[in-house]
Amino acid sequence: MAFFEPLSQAFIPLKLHYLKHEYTTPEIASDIPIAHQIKHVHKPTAEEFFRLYYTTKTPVIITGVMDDWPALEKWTKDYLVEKTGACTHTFRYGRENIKMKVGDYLESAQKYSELLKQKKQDPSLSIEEDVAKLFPALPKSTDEKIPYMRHFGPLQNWKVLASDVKPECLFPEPSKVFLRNFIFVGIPGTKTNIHYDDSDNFMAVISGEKLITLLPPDGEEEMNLEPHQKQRLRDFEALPFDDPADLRIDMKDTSKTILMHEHPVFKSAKHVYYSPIKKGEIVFFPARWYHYIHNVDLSVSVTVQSTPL
Ligand SMILES: O=C(O)CCC(=O)C(=O)O
Repeated sequence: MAFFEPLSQAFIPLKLHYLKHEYTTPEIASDIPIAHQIKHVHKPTAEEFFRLYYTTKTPVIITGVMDDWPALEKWTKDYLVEKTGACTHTFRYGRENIKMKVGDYLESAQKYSELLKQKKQDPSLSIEEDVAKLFPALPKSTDEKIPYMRHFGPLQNWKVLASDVKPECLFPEPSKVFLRNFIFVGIPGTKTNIHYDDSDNFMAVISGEKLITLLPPDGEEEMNLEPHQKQRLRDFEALPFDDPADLRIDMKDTSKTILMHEHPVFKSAKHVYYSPIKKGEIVFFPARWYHYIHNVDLSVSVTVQSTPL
């Protein structure tokens, strides 16, 4: 089991009976109404994926194709610290930056997750002081409370890690696309605000779990946004949303009652789709699809940006 994988994950029974191209939902996501689910497909060939999803610009969660990616076993916290720990990463917050050694971030992320687990067991525990010692203060301009390591890479520059991931396996003719792969290490509670990209994207989860919410390119009309917020989205700006305290980010946490399609911003949206993405799963979402991503627990993922050559 990878270092980053929370113990609870080990006990989620594996769902082994996916059928090719049938729309199936892992039990864990069963509270998501069918109309808001993302399709799953198990082990498509590159030709199948390309014909059925990539060229038709259809988001899909792909299971089974990462099974032979060495990263799933190799990328423990200690391994990543050994290979990348000495380098400095720039954490971007709008126009402001903070710099941190990757090794310090990974160690602090691990400790922070442990503290959160203890706090869950004993809600009276005060962890604020310990947390303050783990991370540098973030710029005042951000609504983020703790740093989130985004876009480490591109991995193509990190030969020692690059061969541990194999996104080319999804392309019948890999030489016809330009791929850029980046590592994200997300601490529970961190998120990437809603935005879209001009590249087709894949998010491959190496360890932990993330929740992705998607809206199609014309989904802006369906979101409950002020006109100036719509303009910000058109300008490629990510919009920070206030998530209600009882929003269910972790589908297992049934004490939280508001599901993502009931979020104040999405509650009138017909075309809002969401799903947990777990270790070994890849979600494909085409260019210009809006995406909003929450880290459910300590997660390591690789975002692959693909543009046709
Ligand atoms: O994993 C994340 O938080 C966001 C990844 C992503 O899709 C992006 O950077 O556009």
